[in-house]
Amino acid sequence: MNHLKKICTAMLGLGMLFVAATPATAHEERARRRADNAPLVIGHRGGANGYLPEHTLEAYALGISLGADYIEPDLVATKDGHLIARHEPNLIDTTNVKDLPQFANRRRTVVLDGVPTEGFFASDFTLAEIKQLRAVQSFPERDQSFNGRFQIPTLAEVIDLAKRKSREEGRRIGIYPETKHPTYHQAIGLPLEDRLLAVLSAAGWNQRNAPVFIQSFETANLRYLRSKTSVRLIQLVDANDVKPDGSLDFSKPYDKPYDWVVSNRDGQFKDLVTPRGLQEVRGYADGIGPWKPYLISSACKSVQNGACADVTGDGVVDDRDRVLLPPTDVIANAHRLGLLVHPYTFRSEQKRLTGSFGGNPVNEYLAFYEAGVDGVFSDFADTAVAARAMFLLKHDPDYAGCLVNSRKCERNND
Ligand SMILES: [Ca+2]
Ligand SMILES: [Ca+2]
Repeated sequence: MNHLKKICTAMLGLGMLFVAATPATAHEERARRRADNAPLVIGHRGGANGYLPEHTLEAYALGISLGADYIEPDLVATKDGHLIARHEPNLIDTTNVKDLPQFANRRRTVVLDGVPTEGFFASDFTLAEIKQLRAVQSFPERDQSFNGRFQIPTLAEVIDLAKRKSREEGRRIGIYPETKHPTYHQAIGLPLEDRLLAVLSAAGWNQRNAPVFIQSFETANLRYLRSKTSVRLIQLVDANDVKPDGSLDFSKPYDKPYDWVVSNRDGQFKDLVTPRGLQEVRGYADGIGPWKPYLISSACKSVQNGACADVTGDGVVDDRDRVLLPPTDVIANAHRLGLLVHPYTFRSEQKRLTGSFGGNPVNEYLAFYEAGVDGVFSDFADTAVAARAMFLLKHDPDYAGCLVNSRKCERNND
């Protein structure tokens, strides 16, 4: 795991001893600058949640040590108004809350963005109570052996970790917080936005050049944030599913931003990535975070009864039974307007890799890097980083020299 990074770090140590004797050549300097402009590796739910339970300091720290440039805390609010890192307000799938008798009476059903949802909700717990919970791996096919060991961190704790690791690693590590269900949090009297800005301000990270991106699937709260902060903002763009022909399905509730539902605005998520939609997004955000198939989709190799056929013959229908389609024009259209493009989510499991990638997740990263994305949300930061090094080696002969001659060849997010 992550041999390249270890080798680079070892070389960096050696290189520093001889730095006066072997100054960087112009080629190496140029290669290092290109590396700084290479696609960002954003540690999705920490960047190591392929290995450890998501949104824990341990998963963030591992994601950083695997090479993530940014770590992603998804944010929900506690009863006493603290922002904690969880993928959903409902804690049932990502913590051991259902096993703790002291909280048995907190189980209830909440209507979340129009969908009745049963479980245990962060807004019914104080931070002190949240600290009694322990995280669990939410993907059943991933390693469950770390369940029940790690605490739920606050946003402030995640920022402290990013700063400390930046010093230790000698590179600037950023955070990429997502405001989860902003309309819901407003409705329950715990709006996220000003709380988030207050924590960023306290950390000295509430300005344009801070290593911070704020993301949201809703639009109204991003507009509000734009009026209050110069921190970079990213509009997430979702959909429900990919149809057999590669076009996107917009079944509810993944049809549109929930603030559009509340304000009775017509349209679907896909309207945000048309040339006109991108113009609108440019009015309040710095980029888009689209689901991957908006950029490069896939179609069934063979269709049977309106769905993909099991062409691999393994008894299941999954992404291995699909073939990659050519890139859409979304990246080019976004770049024409100066918008960044950070697609999600890159995962290494075989069943999640389109047949065209031959079972190697590196090939998926390479396809998206080649298509021109500015960053990727990855559950396996080590693979994203290794693929990025291969991408640079392929396109930049000087990058090999940078790797071999002990220069720092990683991104530095200044
Ligand atoms: Ca997220
Ligand atoms: Ca199959």
